[in-house]
Amino acid sequence: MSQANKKPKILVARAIFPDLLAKLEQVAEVQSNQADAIWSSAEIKAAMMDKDGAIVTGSEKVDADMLDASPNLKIVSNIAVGYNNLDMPAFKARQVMATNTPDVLTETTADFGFTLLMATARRVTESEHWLRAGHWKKFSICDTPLAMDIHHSTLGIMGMGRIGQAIARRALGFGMKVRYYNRSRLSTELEKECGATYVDRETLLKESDHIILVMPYTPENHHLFGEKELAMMKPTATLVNIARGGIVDELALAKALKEKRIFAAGIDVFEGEPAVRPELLELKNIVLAPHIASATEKTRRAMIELAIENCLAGIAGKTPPNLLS
Ligand code: 8YV
Repeated sequence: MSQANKKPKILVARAIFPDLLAKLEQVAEVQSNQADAIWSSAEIKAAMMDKDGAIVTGSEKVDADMLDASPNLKIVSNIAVGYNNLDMPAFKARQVMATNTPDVLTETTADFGFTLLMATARRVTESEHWLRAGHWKKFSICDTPLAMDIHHSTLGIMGMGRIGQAIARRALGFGMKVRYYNRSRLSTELEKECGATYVDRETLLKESDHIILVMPYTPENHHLFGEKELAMMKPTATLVNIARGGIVDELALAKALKEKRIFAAGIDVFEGEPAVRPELLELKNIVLAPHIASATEKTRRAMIELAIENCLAGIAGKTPPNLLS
């Protein structure tokens, strides 16, 4: 804070629910972006430079240049669990705190992961388009969009953090065999609770009927899922991505889907979002969603509330509940 007994200056870089903004305004001097405009890096930098704290979403990249230009900045609080938009080494070097919003979105995001998995395997959106296009002339046993089963199939979860585990628990209800791959193995108790078996990446790719990506996006896993990985999948398998678009090589995915080398995909996150590659848009065997895995009102409110709590704690010199190391 620039001066004692003065309200801290906080930037809220994107629109938030007005009542939550009003609550924050009672304790802070807030510059907000209720028009929800997409600011350039220069605009974010200019808005951040006199602030004590900033609240951003996963869409705002915060880099070393912005931190250098903001001498009072103590904390950047992300309204997201993923924080690949924050240049963490730059934060560490400058001792600016960074926080995220885990836990409050776990169950909602896992629900959506399962929704997308079901919609993809059961061809829900494709069938609806087929119906709307007037193809449903008669009931037919065979001449109808035939799908892949979920129940008792093998689910491969890549990234077994909180959301991956919540998906595994849901899969048990469908009698699925759950396999997972993660940087580190879960404890025996957690594996038991999730009914999940640890396998290597190759086994997961080759043996899964459905694969879901839930791992964090890091420079190491950029385009981790490319032609080679897609080629290892069963031609009857589906791929769901609710992690980050950059993990999948989208052109390789589009090609595999077009050539029916895998059955279908469900994609909630895109490398250049909100832009979606035309190669994906023109395919039928893909379910596309506009990054909505955490998008229920209750959860989005909880994420904002937690981001505000983190931000105020950091400015007050306390350890924020979700401090990233
Ligand atoms: C966010 C997400 O809504 O939490 C995350 O990492 O991807 C979503 O829940 C999105 O990133 C906006 O910040």
